[in-house]
Amino acid sequence: MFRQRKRVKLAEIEPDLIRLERRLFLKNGLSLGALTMLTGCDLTDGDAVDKVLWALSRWNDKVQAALFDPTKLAPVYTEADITKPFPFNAFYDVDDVPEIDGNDWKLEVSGLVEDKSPWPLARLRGLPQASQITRHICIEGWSAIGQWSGVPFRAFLEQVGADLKAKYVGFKCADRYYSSLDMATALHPQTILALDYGKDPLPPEYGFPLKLRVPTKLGFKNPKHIGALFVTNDNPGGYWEDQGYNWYSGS
Ligand SMILES: Nc1nc2c(c(=O)[nH]1)N[C@H]1C(S)=C(S)[C@@H](COP(=O)(O)O)O[C@H]1N2
Ligand SMILES: [Mo]
Repeated sequence: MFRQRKRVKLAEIEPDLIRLERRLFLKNGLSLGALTMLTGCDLTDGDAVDKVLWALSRWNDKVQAALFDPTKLAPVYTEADITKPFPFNAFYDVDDVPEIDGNDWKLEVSGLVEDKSPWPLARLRGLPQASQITRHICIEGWSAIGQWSGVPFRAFLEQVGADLKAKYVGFKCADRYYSSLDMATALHPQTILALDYGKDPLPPEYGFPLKLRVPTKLGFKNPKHIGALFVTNDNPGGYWEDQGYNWYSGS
């Protein structure tokens, strides 16, 4: 629903609105009138539907963030549950996966942090590591269980002296993908800067040399091939988020 950004006339989407209102009412006890109040947009006043949907999505971010329990863990699985082969997904074909030389790669850190020095792979491997077997859920309708290991993200943020009261962490990737997380999720115990898939370094298709593994979020909020991260109070958005996928997207 949130992917459609074309401007449409109210009459064309009236049946959708009726369905939306029915769903809102059944699931949340909300009417379109209440929706108007919540989003500050008035559908009957000719406000573009996309504007209302974006406002609703932002409101939804706030509700989801308020409901997020920073101590609740995503389910964990055993080695026998691991999906083989683990699926590849990106906004391009597997043949176009970026080729990165791990020897001259460095993670850049900027924004609201005390220490902005870069992180070569060996330095990241020098920090304590954690491992998890969790389920990756893609919004496109598939899920798979995999094993990732790396640096717990909270420990990394503490190490660089990040402002843990800041609102967001943003990520920039080698393939021009980008994404961002709310700070509560960044600090969640299962959010890790993954260096390994299974027993080996991440293969190119799963995000070499560094991927953020966040089992409490949908797959598109798990950026691969990370080159830079930054701490900020301005929402950095993301590749899919800016095309209409709900920004919060907890799973
Ligand atoms: N850099 C980068 N990260 C990305 C993507 C991408 O296209 N580029 N796609 C996202 C999406 S939609 C999914 S489902 C997962 C897929 O990760 P996988 O290839 O390890 O299954 O990566 C996410 N992270
Ligand atoms: Mo995805």
